[in-house]
Amino acid sequence: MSKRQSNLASILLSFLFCILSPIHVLAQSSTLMKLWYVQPAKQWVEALPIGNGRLGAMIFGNPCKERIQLNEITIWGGQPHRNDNPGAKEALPIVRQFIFQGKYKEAQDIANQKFISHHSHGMPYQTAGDLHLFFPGHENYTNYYRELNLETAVTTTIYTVNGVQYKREAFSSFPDQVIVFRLTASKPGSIHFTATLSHPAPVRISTEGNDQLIMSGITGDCDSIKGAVQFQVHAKIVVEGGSLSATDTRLIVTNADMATLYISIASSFKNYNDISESPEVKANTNLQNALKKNDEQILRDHITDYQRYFNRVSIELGVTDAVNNPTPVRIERFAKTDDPQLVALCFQFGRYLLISSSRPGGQPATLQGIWNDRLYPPWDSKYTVNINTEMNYWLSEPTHLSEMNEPLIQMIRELSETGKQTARMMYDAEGWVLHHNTDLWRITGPVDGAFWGMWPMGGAWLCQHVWEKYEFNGDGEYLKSVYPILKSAVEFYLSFLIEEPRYQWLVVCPSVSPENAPAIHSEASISAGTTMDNQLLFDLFTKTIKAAKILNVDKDLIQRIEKTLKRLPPMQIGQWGQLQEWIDDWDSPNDHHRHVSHLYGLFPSNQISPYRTPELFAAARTSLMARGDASTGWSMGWKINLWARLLDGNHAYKLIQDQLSPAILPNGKQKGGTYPNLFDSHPPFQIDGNFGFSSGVVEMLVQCHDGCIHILPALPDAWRTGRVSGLRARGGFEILNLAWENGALSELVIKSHLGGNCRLRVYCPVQVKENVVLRPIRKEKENPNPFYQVPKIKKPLISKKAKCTPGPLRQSYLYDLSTEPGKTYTLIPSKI
Ligand code: FUC
Repeated sequence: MSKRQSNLASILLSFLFCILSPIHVLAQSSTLMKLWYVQPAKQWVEALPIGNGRLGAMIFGNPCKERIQLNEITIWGGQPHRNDNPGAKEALPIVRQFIFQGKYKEAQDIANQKFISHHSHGMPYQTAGDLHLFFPGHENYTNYYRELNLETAVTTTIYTVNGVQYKREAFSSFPDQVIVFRLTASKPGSIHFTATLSHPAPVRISTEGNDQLIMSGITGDCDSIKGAVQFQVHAKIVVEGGSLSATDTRLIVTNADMATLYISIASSFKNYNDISESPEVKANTNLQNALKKNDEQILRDHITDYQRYFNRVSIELGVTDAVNNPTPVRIERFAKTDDPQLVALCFQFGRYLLISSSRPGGQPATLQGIWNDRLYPPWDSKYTVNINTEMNYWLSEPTHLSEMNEPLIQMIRELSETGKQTARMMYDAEGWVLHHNTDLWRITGPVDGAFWGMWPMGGAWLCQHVWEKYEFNGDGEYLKSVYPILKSAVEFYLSFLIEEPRYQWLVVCPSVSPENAPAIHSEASISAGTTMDNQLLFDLFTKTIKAAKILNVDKDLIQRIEKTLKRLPPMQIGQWGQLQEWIDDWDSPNDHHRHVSHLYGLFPSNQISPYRTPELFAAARTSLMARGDASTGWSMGWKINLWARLLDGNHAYKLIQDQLSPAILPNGKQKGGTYPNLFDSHPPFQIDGNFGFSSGVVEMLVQCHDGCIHILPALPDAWRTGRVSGLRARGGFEILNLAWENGALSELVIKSHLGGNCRLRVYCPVQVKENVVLRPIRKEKENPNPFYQVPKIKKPLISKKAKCTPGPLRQSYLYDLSTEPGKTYTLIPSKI
């Protein structure tokens, strides 16, 4: 089909659409995987995000004044720099002494002076500005509709003015590295508009010929660091019919049949240490390459590329009449209506956002993915690694988007280099260390203030992702390439740990239980040997030992780690039966802090299990009950995962209801919840909640951390019948189909990519269709599959006052299936 023919076809379709209105027919008939609206976006959190991992845009869909807010992932304030406070080395023994004497405030005061950076608290991720399109006479429009189609990653806006139907489509192409914005109309010659660029900081805007806008700028200063990243935005218009003209800063399109804008953005960023790239050459090269193709071809290649990832997983949780409402109405009504499809949509929206904000070769998703309209966004929209960055990637492996965590792994690789200087300079220690924040420049020193920043555990947590990628994919070459990162992180802690004088345990000191302080000294969070630190070290140590054994290296190191492991503090159950957050029994049942760091051992880690550690399982439940449900967006996202791990599907679903409640209240105030464009609200917008949500839905349907693949571990009553396909489990298993009816498993199809024993936990007896042996396992015992080895946890210390009664567990059935690589196995409930 030629461009003109396809244009005519789309006009015909649009005409049919006009006749067939009401609008919801379009929304429902084609696909359920859409966010749709009957009004333009008034505010940023109503606009629709598109992205290719590097280039992002928010599309407002306003008929008379279109706003396309732009981003490019390497446009950050500042320039390459370090932020280590050299005073730490000398102050370390004093701070430790104060902490061990219980003088927490004094210790924290010194840490503020001698440990926290006075130079840089990390640089901000900055907007690339806006493209504005002005359409004279389009103030009075009818039949308005806009959508984001998650199946194609294209936004569409449709409306009518004076009997002419106008259509705008936008997408961000990964193969062609441009954003495309296409305008068509039902009547030839009806497209007239003016285009210009703007930016909140001083920039230079010019035109080139009569069809191209160019904006050049330099990023902003922050703390004591001068902004030095140069960037350019190139926007080129191609028209069919009509004419194009230009002023100094504007392009004018008159009487066109169709117009397409190609937006290319680039910066001088080469890597965290080098900003010598030419933004002009890069932006221009990408633009010229894209222009060699026609826009239909770019669109087709975009959809093929995107669907390669998106189509790997599909989900059905049931469809009700609620889907006939625009997206914001569904959010408003979610708690009171039966709308399981909204959960399916949000689950897939999380996958959409990850594919659109984190691509191999690029940067990891920030606190806002790649979507930010400010120069100085909340928390700089950087990488907060005491929960947020990790949460961004929880969904990547189980929802079959392993490629998308490559930017995270690459960032960890780089941090393992920059963090060596911090370890040496601040602590005179081996290995690498990272505190609670980092940015494009891979800073690793502590920031913000000791209350928040005095946490040398960022590396330990990120290393779990390095290992997890191996656990899901089983790629030995990959493990070999990342092993030095794990080893060097271990080396840091082996030289940094210190003996706690009362118990003689080896502890991290100074540290914090992220951002929380016990009620008894609420002004100081600084501490030693917090529960989360111990859990993180347990994981880092045991996983590094496993990696070294698989690679058959470092026998001496393994021995050293094993010795140290024995001396880590055990988990402790405190006086009200809770899992202790700190080394002392300081927890208050009235503490509703958003961080639930000590529950890291329950999720994402697998140290706490209903089958292996029933007392700790009960204690974790007591702690989570006390912490409460409603909180910031990401906290609720974490709690969905936690309640799923507690095998309580209805409580997990309650958190889903809390998270899918409107973030903007009728009085204009904001709370944790969901914005009209489905962005998660801390408040403000923070993308971790979206990603945590998708991960939570997986944890409700399939878990694979506790020695087996656990099928439907936390199915809520609200999802009676459903189906999911394409999820991945550790050890290279792929769940090709998991279907359930009336709350019970009806079919399970598993593909084995690596072979090995597949142990299943199900809630009804099953049989396998293929001619293979399915062995029932009568007693909980070790799974011979190395990817399913479970951690051996130290016995917890339990307070005499604690009542710790693990509840009864629902009866489950365990089976072993010996699988071959490449083969598929179908299980159904057995007839007996
Ligand atoms: C952590 C959280 C905050 C926020 C910030 C970006 O510091 O405690 O709630 O999410 O990261």
